[in-house]
Amino acid sequence: MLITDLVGALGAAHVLTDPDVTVSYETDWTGAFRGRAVAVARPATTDQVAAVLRICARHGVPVVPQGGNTGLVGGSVPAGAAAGAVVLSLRRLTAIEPVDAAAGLVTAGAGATLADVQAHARAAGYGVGVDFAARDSATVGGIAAANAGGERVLRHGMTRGQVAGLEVVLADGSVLRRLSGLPKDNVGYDLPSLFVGSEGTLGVITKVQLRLVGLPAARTAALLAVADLPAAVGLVATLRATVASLDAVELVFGDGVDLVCAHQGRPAPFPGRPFPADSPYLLVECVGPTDPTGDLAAAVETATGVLDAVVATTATDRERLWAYREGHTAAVNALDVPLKLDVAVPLARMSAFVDDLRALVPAVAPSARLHLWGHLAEANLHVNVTGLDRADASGREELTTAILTRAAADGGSIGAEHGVGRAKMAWVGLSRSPAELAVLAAVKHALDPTGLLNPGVLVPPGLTGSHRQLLATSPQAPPSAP
Ligand code: 2HG
Ligand code: ZN
Repeated sequence: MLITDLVGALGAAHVLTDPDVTVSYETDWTGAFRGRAVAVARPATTDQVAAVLRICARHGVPVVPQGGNTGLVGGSVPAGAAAGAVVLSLRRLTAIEPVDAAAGLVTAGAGATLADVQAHARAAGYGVGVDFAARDSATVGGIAAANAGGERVLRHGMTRGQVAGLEVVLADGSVLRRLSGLPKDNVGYDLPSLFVGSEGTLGVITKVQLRLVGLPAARTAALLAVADLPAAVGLVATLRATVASLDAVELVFGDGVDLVCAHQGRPAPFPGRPFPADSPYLLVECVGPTDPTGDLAAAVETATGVLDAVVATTATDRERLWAYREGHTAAVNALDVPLKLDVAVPLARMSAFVDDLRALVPAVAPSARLHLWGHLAEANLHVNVTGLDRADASGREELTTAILTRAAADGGSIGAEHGVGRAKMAWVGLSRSPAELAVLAAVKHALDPTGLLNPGVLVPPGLTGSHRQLLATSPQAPPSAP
């Protein structure tokens, strides 16, 4: 029996079947995605992960890998096509190896949280080039599997750019290890890169080797109230061109900041100066070996459209400014379970896109409340909608289709930094061509021929077989949205 075999491999304490205990593994952070697992397996070593995968393969039971369960697209819970799967929690793989100071690398177990790896690196004089609000719960395995973005992409790129190597267990239980740590190791396909962003569909990441970044001596943040979105985009261009120490340019709006203030009981950032609900605010951070405040102030003073500014140089003041930005997800989730979309639209079209969204959302869903924020330097906008009827799945799909189709029409991406998961799978054809999807599905088929790894995530159903067969059978039309 499956459960008996899992207990034999992991011990009874690490195979969970009690619904009161498994429920937190079966429900995603937002509460939007939930399903039932046949069991939750909690291995502590790579060998145990391999054993779980071999057992599941033998029993023909799907596997949903899970890290911190903070992914926001439903990719780490056994919902939909993965109902009845084994949830494979990586959270016990927490070992972090000593920092290789000469190479600037660290290797961590998939279940180590980002915050723990950041603290470990900091103690050795290094930083991690990936950072975002869920750092205390998100695990490095999940971050690599999702190719997470975050707040430091401007300087360091997405997670893919930080991953130097991986250890991955494949669907048949075999282990693929590329942890040489050599920046020049150019022998064939870059296999670790293949698994970064694969969302648990090609293998289970058990170790992540990260490239570390320098720790800047000085840091300055500023929250800027800006006249309108075109001015905010213009400011991004000015900052990029003139402030070499630029590290982050984040976008929030007046109504979002008000919501965060109400949720956290914070005072408004510009007391006595209320700006309209749709006023953009930019949170800009600069880092450098010497105090970057002067550079930032000089650029802001000459820029047009900056209405007010709060500058923070101490850690406490910077954290206070970042709270206005990082508090958005929790504040929105406190209203109700939101519809969450995460798009990128070329910066030149961002302003018109936002104008259109503000008209389109109430037209499609009159009860809806729209919440926008994002990473402006990377043209990445988080589109959250509350006030929708939870029981009305087709209404949510209609709204999703309208928003994602609009983003795609501008040459945008339907999955900017959160990936596809279950949430966006029906719409991948808006951002990827039939030729790309055929290659994606052929890779999936080659590594997971029986389709047991995270079914219903990323790879549209029905796309199986070789690349040639796929292209022959699904000529030009991308899979359609529901
Ligand atoms: C952020 O940047 C995160 O705040 C979460 O990517 C976005 O909750 C969201 O939609
Ligand atoms: Zn984000």
